[in-house]
Amino acid sequence: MPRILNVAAAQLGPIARNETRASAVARMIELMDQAKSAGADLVVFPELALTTFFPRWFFDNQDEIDAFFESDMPNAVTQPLFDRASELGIGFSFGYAELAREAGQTRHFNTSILVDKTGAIAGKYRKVHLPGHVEHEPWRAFQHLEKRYFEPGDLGFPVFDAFDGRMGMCICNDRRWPETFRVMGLQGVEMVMLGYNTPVHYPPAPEHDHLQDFHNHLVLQAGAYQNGTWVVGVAKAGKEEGCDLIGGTCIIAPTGEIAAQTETLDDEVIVHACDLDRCREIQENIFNLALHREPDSYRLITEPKAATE
Ligand code: ING
Repeated sequence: MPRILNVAAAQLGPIARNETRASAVARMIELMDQAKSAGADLVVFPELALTTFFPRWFFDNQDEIDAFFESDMPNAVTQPLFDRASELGIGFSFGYAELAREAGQTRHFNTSILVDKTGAIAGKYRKVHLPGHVEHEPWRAFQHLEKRYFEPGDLGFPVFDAFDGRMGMCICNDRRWPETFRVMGLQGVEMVMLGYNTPVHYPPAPEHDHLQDFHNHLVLQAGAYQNGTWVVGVAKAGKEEGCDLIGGTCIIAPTGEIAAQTETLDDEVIVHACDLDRCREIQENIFNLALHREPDSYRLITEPKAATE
């Protein structure tokens, strides 16, 4: 009996700075309803799905920054999403800004969670690769201050047993780093879910602006193929507070093929029947890690942070 997981990717259009979390949650519930009607067992939402992408602005007042964070999950504003999911019997994943109080310290993470059909949080991930910069850089058309507002994730790249498969998560910039997918590949991942907020304009290298959509699919397809896993990449898309964000939400097969993709820059759901057993075609052959990998030749990958002289 093939393990078919019907997955929906629920792209969100722009979320305005003054849009309430309740409004964003209502949009997510509408997309969840559409996903369920289309037969989905699981729906994946974007990174930081509850608010506008606030790292595009410089804040030096911590209270202003913390206003974009969630101290509890679920909480009063997200409970309706959890309730609807339980009612429909559908799992979901979404990203949010996590304010955690651990060992007497306040921590700030760019986080995503996986919630199973019973409404239980089956997995949690904290973004490891934080792009952008720490200080205000007024030369930029817009800021990218994730390194200022978040700490690098401290949970590694865990893979969870859920939905009758091996499920992993990453977030946005993580997808550009092959290490992200390989660490999960070494745990037998069968589906990697991720959300992203990716501006068309990349201030340090505007000559690459026209390549953003290509680079998005390039890294998702490579990650899928090189680890024999399904990959679900979900955009927050469109012109959000004057900043053009790419769409390109897609579901990638373990072969690297694009199985489904969105056509708009708005709220849009795509669904695909993902046969988790198809991962074996790759994981037992071309990328049979046990048979073909030669870690003794790769030691350099983990030791230095960057290229050495
Ligand atoms: N956003 C972007 C991303 O990695 C970026 C940052 C944009 C990097 C364009 C390179 C080029 O998709 C987030 N949130 O990581």
